[in-house]
Amino acid sequence: MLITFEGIDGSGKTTQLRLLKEYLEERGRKVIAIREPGGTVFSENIRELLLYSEENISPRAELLLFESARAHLVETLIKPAIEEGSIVLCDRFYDSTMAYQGYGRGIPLEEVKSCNMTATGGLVPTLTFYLKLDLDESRQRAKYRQHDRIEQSGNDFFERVIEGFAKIAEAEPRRIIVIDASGSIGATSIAIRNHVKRIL
Ligand code: Z5A
Repeated sequence: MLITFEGIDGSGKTTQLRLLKEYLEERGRKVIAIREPGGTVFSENIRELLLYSEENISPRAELLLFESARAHLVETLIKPAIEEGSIVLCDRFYDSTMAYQGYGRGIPLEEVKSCNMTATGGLVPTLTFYLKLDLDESRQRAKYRQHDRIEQSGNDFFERVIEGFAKIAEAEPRRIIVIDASGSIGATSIAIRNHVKRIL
């Protein structure tokens, strides 16, 4: 089973993923927690390029790097873990590519969809939590942090990403659960658990 977490930076994905992992492990489930881009040495190396390269990276080069990191992660880690019965929790997956490279950077959505399909071999998450947060609150939570290359993309870019996530979630209401991420960490965690309980 694959459960993914989506949302803009600061929406609480990492925090909620950790809490869900603890909850599932306490109930005896084997859980693998990973992040995108990353999760393997190869994909973490690509992450460095994507987030910290000082050279200007074109939108299509950026798209293909995300997909390359994902293709490796899916083949070497996610698919084998699912086959052996683990629950895989992934901090971001292909919905992020649609939101950031598609809606954000403006690459035609059909092109992004096709690249997503190539990278995942058609693997679709069982459940996706979209942690919905507005830009002001996101900025507030991240204000003391140093911003990486993508975080420096400007408010218009992030407004398009937020709009993109809303459309992506609207198109797949059975898979994508929209969670109000503006509440407390505890309240958000309970909302997530209540959905997960139904599919265990
Ligand atoms: N990207 C892309 O463009 N295309 C793709 O295909 C993929 C990714 C896969 C990866 O960044 C970047 O790559 C990302 C999208 C792009 N760039 N942006 N922007 P990352 O992995 O380094 O980081 P992130 O995914 O953007 O998330 P983050 O900054 O780590 O935030 P988060 O995981 O959503 O939140 P958090 O770390 O759990 O919480 C952030 C802070 O808020 C922390 O201090 C918490 O204690 C606090 N927090 C969390 N929840 C709450 C609540 N409920 N109330 C108050 N405070 C809270």
